[in-house]
Amino acid sequence: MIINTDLEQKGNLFPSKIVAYRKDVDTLYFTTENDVVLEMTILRDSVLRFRYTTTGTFENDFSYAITKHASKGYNFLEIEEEAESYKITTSKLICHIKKENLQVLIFDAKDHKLINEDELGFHWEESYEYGGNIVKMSKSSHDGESYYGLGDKPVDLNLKGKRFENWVTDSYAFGKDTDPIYKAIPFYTGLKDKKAYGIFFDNSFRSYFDFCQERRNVTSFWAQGGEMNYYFIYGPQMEDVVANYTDLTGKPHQLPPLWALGFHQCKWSYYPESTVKEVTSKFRELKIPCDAIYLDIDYMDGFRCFTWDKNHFPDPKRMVKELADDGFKTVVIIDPGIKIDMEYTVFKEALDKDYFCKRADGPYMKGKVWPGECYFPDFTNAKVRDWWSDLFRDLVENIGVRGVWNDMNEPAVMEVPNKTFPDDVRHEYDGNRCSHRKAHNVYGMQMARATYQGVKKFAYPKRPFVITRAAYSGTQRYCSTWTGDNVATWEHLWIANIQAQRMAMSGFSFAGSDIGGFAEQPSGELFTRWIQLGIFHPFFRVHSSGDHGNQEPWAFDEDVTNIVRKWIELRYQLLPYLYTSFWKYVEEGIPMLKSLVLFDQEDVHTHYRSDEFIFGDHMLVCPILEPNARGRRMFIPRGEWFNFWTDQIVSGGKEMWVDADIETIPVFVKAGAIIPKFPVQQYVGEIDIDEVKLEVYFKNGKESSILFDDAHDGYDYKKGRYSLRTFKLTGKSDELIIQQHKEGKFDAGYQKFKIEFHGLPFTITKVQIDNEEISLNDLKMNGNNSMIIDKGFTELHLFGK
Ligand code: NBV
Repeated sequence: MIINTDLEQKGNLFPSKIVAYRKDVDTLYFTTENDVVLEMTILRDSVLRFRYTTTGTFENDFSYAITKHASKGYNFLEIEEEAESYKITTSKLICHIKKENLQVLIFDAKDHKLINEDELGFHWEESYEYGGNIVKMSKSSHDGESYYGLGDKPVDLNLKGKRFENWVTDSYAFGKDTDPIYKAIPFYTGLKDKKAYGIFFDNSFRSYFDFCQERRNVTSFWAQGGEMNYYFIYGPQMEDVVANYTDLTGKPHQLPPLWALGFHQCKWSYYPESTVKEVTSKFRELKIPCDAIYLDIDYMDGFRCFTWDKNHFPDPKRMVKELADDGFKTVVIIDPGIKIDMEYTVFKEALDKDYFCKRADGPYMKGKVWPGECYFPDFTNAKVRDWWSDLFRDLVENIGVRGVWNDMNEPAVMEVPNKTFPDDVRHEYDGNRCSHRKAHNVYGMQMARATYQGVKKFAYPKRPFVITRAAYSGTQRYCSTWTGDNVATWEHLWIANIQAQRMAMSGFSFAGSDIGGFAEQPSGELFTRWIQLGIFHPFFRVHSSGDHGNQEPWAFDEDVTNIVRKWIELRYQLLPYLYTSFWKYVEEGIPMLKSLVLFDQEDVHTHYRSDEFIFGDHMLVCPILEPNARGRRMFIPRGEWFNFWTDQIVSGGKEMWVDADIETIPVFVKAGAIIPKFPVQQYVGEIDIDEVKLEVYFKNGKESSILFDDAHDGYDYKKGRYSLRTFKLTGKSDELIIQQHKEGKFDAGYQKFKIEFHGLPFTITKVQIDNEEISLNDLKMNGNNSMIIDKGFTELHLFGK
């Protein structure tokens, strides 16, 4: 494999001086003497796109990553010619393009400080072998600058000092620092002088990022083909960088059904039907909440997708219905490899329609996967995606399967050295025909898209649920994801924590790991610690390869079962909080997990922290990552925090020891927060919720919290049938006011709030609701700690002494 380093100067070519420039509405074109053109588009005041060609003309402008829904429009744009450069000004940025060599410098329009500057800038190497250019960009890196993002890389959060490759790869039992693995998300956030900017290199070829590994003060990125085509996104808040990137590449098209945020149990494989039923019944018997049960490849007939092994599953429709009656949604696996078998209709159809990928010289792309020799649909062809989506009719509409899980879609091929298709395989790439070198990184994404299209169509009016292993930027629009074949080790628990955070800051919040580890078997302790972390990951699933013993919550000892049950119950209690944070992600692109650096970039102590993160807006979580721990040291970010277990208040901005025996992990709640909780249910929808608990954490000051709710499935919320409550808390030494503002047309069904107070510094003497005094007896008060309000309120006012 050729790794062209940025430094290999021998073949490097550079733009020469600018000889012409032209402006076309929001786009500027700068042409150099040696025919390099820089096309610079101002998408928004803080989002610029840079695109270069070395031949005077550009390729067809096509991207699988960028969504057509991305918001566009700037408030102000001006270009001035100066002695040595062109100066482009928006309301947020000032950008200089040097006349001499096309180098770019970007400044903050307010304080005129440098944010980002080209080092060599755009340069390239002609590749005779590839028949195109290796396109390169290098930028200066400044002391103290740090870097985050890039999807699923299993390394410390801060990427500084390392080099990475983006090439979607099946990586069974990967480890810390394995690179590349399953996803290619060529987007990172840089943090310089506490200001954040993002770079999204939208190029699907094999690409590389170097964060000061090759040269101490230089970061660079390059790709083995295509165009140098990147977006520069300014914050200066890191959260805004991620939100803007997510706006560009797309937010999930709809909320997941609420059950998809419940607990999922999976294994390779549960079969026959009686085994599936044993597992689901055991959940109900032991009263461990669970919403989804998975079928891995063995449910199929000889691993043929869209078929059933009728010996093990004689009547899938009946089984799925019985599971559904017991609150379980069935999720099944679907792989891309289609068995070569003339008797198999899916194969025959795709063959007749000419939908399989072919080698450059004509033969089909033949590869071995679970079913034996297979051909593979070309998911980069819209017709193929349509055909594929129709294949889900029987599974979803007729049999009643509620979710589909796409595996092996890197695409993975067995027994070949490169684990995937050879480079010469041809793809349709939606009218931009190309080789696998360009299509490889998007293949899995397009498969997930086609699957999503099908599940969505046939699940309607319910919402679809799809998960994928492989992904490129933008895949978050269609589905959720898991982090692939991890191992039951403590190090992998650390990796799972990093990966979920990193995915969230890479625009893909709906992610989780195989809890307990896919390969090998965890101890009861490791399993417990993993569940304790997993309840804070948007996708919450236990999965294992199944050949190393069982991994259900009762597979260890009774203590483990009891602790795990409590934690899964907590997940179900926190569903309204989690659902609200999902809604914020879908609406605004705000990551559901916030690494400390993203939460408080002003404090340099956060820049190298990896373990702690904020779940939603207000909960601070830190997993226990070692055996036999009774607690750990952790960093508490600035502000006041309540220990979730003891209500003890701590002031952050420091590292401290926090007790956490096997029953707990460190969890804190931000002072002033109001955390909504549902009652425990065995599955979503088991009970009608008529009372919601609001956990109110006192603050001397102000803080606001939100609670989103709707029908938990379907699309009515898009027509306004949702309820969005904003709670504004104002606390003083002898008073507490909670104002509630409600919008939306949905009647959540619960009028009753049980309000629990934490850290109230006074004894309640009087309560007013909407300016009317209410007797303390009517509020069913439990001392000073809780009260029940059984009608809507806009203002709750507590007086005390
Ligand atoms: O389908 C079997 C497994 C699946 O359980 C796992 O989640 C995937 O990541 N699959 C990989 C193929 C076999 C891997 C050894």
